[in-house]
Amino acid sequence: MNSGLCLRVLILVALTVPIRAAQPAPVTFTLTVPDGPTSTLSGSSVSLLCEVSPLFNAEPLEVRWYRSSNFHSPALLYKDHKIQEAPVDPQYRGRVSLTGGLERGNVSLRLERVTQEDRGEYICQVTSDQWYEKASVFLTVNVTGSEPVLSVAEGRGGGGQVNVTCSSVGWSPQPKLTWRNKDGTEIRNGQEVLNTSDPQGLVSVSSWLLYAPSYSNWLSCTVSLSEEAKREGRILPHIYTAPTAVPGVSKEAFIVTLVLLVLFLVIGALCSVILCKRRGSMWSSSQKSRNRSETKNLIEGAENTVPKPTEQMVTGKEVNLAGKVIG
Ligand SMILES: *[C@@H]1O[C@H](CO)[C@@H](O)[C@H](O)[C@H]1NC(C)=O
Ligand SMILES: *[C@@H]1O[C@H](CO)[C@@H](O)[C@H](O)[C@H]1NC(C)=O
Ligand SMILES: *[C@@H]1O[C@H](CO)[C@@H](O)[C@H](O)[C@H]1NC(C)=O
Ligand SMILES: CC(=O)N[C@H]1CO[C@H](CO)[C@@H](O)[C@@H]1O
Repeated sequence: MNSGLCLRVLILVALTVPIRAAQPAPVTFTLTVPDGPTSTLSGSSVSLLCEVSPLFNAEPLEVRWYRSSNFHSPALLYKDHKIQEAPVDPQYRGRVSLTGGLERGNVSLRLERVTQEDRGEYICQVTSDQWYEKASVFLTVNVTGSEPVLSVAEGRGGGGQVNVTCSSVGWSPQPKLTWRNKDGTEIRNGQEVLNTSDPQGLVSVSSWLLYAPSYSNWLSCTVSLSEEAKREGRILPHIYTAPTAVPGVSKEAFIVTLVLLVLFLVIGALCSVILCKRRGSMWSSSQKSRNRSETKNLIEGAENTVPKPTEQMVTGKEVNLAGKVIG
């Protein structure tokens, strides 16, 4: 019985202490907000922290959360002990709440289903009958980009090294790109990062690396903003060459050439067989004709060696020459 009573007293004390701490609003107060920007991942929820100082019960006060230029249509307006339906920015309807506990002086804004458009400055303004205070909180929205795409090309400048490229698009803010070998060791040399911003403010990142070709030791490329926002790609750093491919010639062209080549070979073989048969018969006939012409030459030669008496008188030298040629 005694221990039960003790527990009840303890619970009562635990309940009364925070209530006692929640003092009525002092005449003046300040607001406590984070020093740096608050970051969150696109699609998730975030709390924009804001507290009254000293801590007191903020329930009777007015709390207004608004974007810098949008005082009259705030993201959230708490007034007369309740969250007001209007006037509020429709962009935030159903996505905002005050979940920190106003009675404890926590006026933080809870924002759900964060989008890139939510990025920017938010002002937390708390107003009492005698006093008001405001402070700003900057929200950055991280966007995780695409899976890295890796490719291998021949490295320019020789040395037998391959040029490995890694690229990824759609990040915010600019991510960190890291190359690692199979053992997980970071590779720093021969690396160059290029980034371009697209109209939506998202960043593309790409890097290339000269590396000794390998068929077994993969290379990894990691693009990341944080542990939760990280993407990795892997590749074996070698150039893929199809066994039948000829550089600069398409597969179709290669097949057509191959078919034509085979066709030529077949036709060639057929032709040579036919020609061989023909040549065989032609050889025997030419032999006969050659024999015939030879006998004719002999007869003609004999005629020439016996010059006519008149020719000998006029051109004796010629006769001699002609005689030499024939001889
Ligand atoms: C957002 O990105 C920054 C790096 O640019 C990182 O420091 C921070 O932790 C990220 N926040 C979240 C919620 O991922
Ligand atoms: C205030 O409330 C937010 C939730 O909206 C919470 O994350 C934060 O820790 C609270 N601050 C304190 C000091 O309790
Ligand atoms: C490697 O490839 C990138 C393009 O992906 C190119 O800009 C770079 O000049 C190449 N480097 C060498 C040495 O081949
Ligand atoms: C090479 C290049 O374009 N670098 C830029 C990458 O993006 C940052 C800001 O996001 C710029 O400061 C760099 O100049």
